[in-house]
Amino acid sequence: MKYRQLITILALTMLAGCGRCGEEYYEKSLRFPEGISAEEKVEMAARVVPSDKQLQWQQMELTAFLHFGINTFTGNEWGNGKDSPDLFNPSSLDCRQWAKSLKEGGFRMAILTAKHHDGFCLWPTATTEYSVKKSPWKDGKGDVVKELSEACREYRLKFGVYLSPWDRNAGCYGDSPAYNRFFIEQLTELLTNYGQVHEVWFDGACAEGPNGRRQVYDWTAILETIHRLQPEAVTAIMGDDVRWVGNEGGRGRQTEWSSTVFTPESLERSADQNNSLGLNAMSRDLGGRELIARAQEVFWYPSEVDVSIRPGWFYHPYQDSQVRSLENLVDIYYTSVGRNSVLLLNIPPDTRGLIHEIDAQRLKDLRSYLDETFADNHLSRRSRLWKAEAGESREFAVKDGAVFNTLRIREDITKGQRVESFTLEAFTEGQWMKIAEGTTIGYNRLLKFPAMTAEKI
Ligand code: FUL
Repeated sequence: MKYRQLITILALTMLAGCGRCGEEYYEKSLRFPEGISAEEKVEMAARVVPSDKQLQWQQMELTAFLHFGINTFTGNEWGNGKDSPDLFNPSSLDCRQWAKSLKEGGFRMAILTAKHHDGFCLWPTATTEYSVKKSPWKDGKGDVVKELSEACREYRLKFGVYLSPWDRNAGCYGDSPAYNRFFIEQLTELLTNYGQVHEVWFDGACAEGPNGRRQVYDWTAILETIHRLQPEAVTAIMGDDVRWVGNEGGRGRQTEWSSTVFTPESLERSADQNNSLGLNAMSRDLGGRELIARAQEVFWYPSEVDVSIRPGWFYHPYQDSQVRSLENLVDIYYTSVGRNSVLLLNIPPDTRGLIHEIDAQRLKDLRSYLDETFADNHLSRRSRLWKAEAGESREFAVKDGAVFNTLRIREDITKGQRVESFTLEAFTEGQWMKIAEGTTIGYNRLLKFPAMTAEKI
């Protein structure tokens, strides 16, 4: 582990009060009643809370993406759906090795590209011939989804699937009702035959099919299928439990609201509502007061940061020298998990069907680094819970001689997300000085500053 920088933390949890708030909470979403004031809307928005499965999802912090499929063998990032299944032939595929590496890295869930845009299915589906069934791997008798779901159970990891809505192989793509039926059948297989699934991931890609018509997805029926077959699974990106952060570079916003006025795009009213607020998934502010004043609805729709450990989403041998450094991964941890998001880090298995040694080692190094960083809380108070009211400040004693350069601060999100800004000051050599400030906190906020000592903060 080459990258070394002394980092220790002060960790604090706060429960932000909201003046005249009642006891009423709104799970997952809230539609404002007609005719209420902007101030009343803000107070209601402060009481939108996550569903149980959203809360459990947030607590995972580190989750992994596994991009693996026909592209692994062609060198492409997006296959055109015409590559021969003969190409899919990992020499020593071992999903237990994937699960073990992820576990050692401290990851809590693995999401597999069961099908990417090329349409090649990693399980022997009855819906198409374009799958592992037609490949030489295990004489067409293999099933990557099965192997990975079993390995995840063995290593106590949660398991998720990415089923690409865009399918460049399916003949019915573009014939909207037919493709929706086909897609739901694929989803049904994945959600019925492989035990518990904890996250279902859909990107928003949409195109024309061979008939020259643009596919119109039936999100209502698709999400209904998931709720029926896997009620514990969160639905991401084109789902309504987990929001795409808006970039693929590993960066959450400085101001990241889980309680947001951005309407999930799977809901029919999303285009109207988001357009009227001038919002898209990449907008800078998704939950500030001015927006709330103009909005009709608020959602608990927390951010997920998806980024790859390599330049590509799929494995390419020439990128073995471009695996992100430990330092870079630590930065990403701070700008994702440290900015009220869950990190979804992609680690693509190679042509052998293994997580490459370099990547596996990087994950271990990340784990050791984070373990060391967060091992000791240098705040000396036994209770580190602060029930704060707006404008209030509070002093916390720091352990004698402790050197620290990070503040970890959390809100109790079971009561919603409320904090809009905060300041950290340190008392050293007889005076107070400001050392950091932030806007939103949410589930988890990390602020880094030059290493220092202080009597109290
Ligand atoms: C995008 C896809 O187009 C990329 O290939 C990758 O799978 C990424 C995670 O999602 O929408």
